[in-house]
Amino acid sequence: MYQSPNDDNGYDISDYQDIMDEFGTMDDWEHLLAEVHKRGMRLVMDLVVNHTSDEHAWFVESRKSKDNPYRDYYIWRAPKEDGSEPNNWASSFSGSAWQYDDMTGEYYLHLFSKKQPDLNWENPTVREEVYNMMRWWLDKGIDGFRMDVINFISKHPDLPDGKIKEGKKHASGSAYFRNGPRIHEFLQEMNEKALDDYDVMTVGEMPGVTPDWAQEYTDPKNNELNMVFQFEHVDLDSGSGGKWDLRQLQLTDLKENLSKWQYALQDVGWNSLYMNNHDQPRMVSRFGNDGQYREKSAKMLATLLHMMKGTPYIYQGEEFGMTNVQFEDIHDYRDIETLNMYKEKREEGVPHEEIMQSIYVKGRDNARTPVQWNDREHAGFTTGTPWIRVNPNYREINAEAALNDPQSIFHYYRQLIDIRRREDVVVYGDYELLMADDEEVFAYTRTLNEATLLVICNFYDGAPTFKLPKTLHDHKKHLLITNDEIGDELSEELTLRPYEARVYKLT
Ligand code: TEU
Repeated sequence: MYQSPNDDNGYDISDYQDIMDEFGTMDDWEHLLAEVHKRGMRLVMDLVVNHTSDEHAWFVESRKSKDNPYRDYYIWRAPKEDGSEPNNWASSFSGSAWQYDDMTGEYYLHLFSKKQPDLNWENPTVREEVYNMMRWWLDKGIDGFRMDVINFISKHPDLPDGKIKEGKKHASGSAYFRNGPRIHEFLQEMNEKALDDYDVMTVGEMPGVTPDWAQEYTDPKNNELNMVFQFEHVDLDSGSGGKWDLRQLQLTDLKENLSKWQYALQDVGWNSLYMNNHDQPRMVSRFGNDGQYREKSAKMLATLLHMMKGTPYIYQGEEFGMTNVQFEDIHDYRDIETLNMYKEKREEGVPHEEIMQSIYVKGRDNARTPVQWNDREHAGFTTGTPWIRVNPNYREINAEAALNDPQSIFHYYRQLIDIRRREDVVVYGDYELLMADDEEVFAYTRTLNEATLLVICNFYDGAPTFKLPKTLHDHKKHLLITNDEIGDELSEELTLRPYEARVYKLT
């Protein structure tokens, strides 16, 4: 939403205190905030301070000379003896994480695109600039921040080489830029100097964060973050070669991982619950079935997430089952991560079709095609030309149709949210995974005092059996929600239907 050349979909910010031209003016933003608050809603802003755009005034100055007052706002290093990059780190968007700048004959670090130079958080002036900018937005009345790769801001001071894997030209430097030596100090300082004076929420987007780290980041006594976005569950279908190296998801891996996070943050800290965002493919295509069982599997996945402990996040279009997209022509794609990868792999001789398969499954543009509002031109998204093509299935899959269908995914989400609002066991209940080794059924309980929530999800189109634990046999059972038209009997051995989900309250 901030002023940006849009090299990385706006995550290359050239002015933190102005709105991107394509989205309108600051007056438009003020109007948005007022309308959001009028509806009793809250507005949380993105905080992208691991890096700026290379068109930010700070970087324009920084690159002018080695003694420029802004030089140390960024991470500059001299070339090695042989003129090569200061270390062997890869950028997340292909190639080296260093860009040579001939104006001063040095390299600058960019963990993402070369138009996203990393800020130097070791520089206290940079930190003060960030805190002042945060207060400027907080004083306008925003309600919190989603903090972009915030666990990357503290790097190992020596920026040492990583280990280069077989067949790769660069190493992952993540061991040296994730959860670095001063991360807790910086987050606590950010609270003291900016956040503590306001009643706001914070969520840190943290690639590579583990449950142990998340406990430290979200433990209220550390005064750092309210919650984090972790990535382990959205890496389970990646092979050793990374996200584009497709791997069949094992349901037991997903059960083990989501349960690990439920147990780890059960009593200390707080979970974020998501399967969708602007960086991930559409959840109904990835974890469900976007063909014959699109609506049913979307409701099943929503049931799974929304009955867990933590804060559920709904990403635009998820609530009416938008799906992945397949553009045959690479020129229809917009995401720099995808386009850089395509170019790199084509140069390595990988066939177009093979690369496109990875893009169809994992590309970020799957989640970035225009929101499908209705079945009219461009799905009602614009009267102009959309910046990226609309998913051709917009005539059947759109918000207007969903609102008008009482059985839609949208109305099912509303029921789930209502259950969370009225049943304390959903918010506070202890989690326990059932049938851990079963490869088709994901079932768990939540328990708070006398109330037990029983959540049963059939992840596939088979007819597996759910076995009710003996300890739950003699409870009174009340069906709270289901995505299937069934009776509400809960027998001790229940044969499930394809992608069936049921939630019972047992007392
Ligand atoms: O994403 C952080 C990040 O690591 C992503 O690159 C993610 O791991 C990857 O896209 C998975 O394919 C944040 C923003 O959410 C992302 O949109 C930005 O591109 C990135 O940071 C740089 O700001």
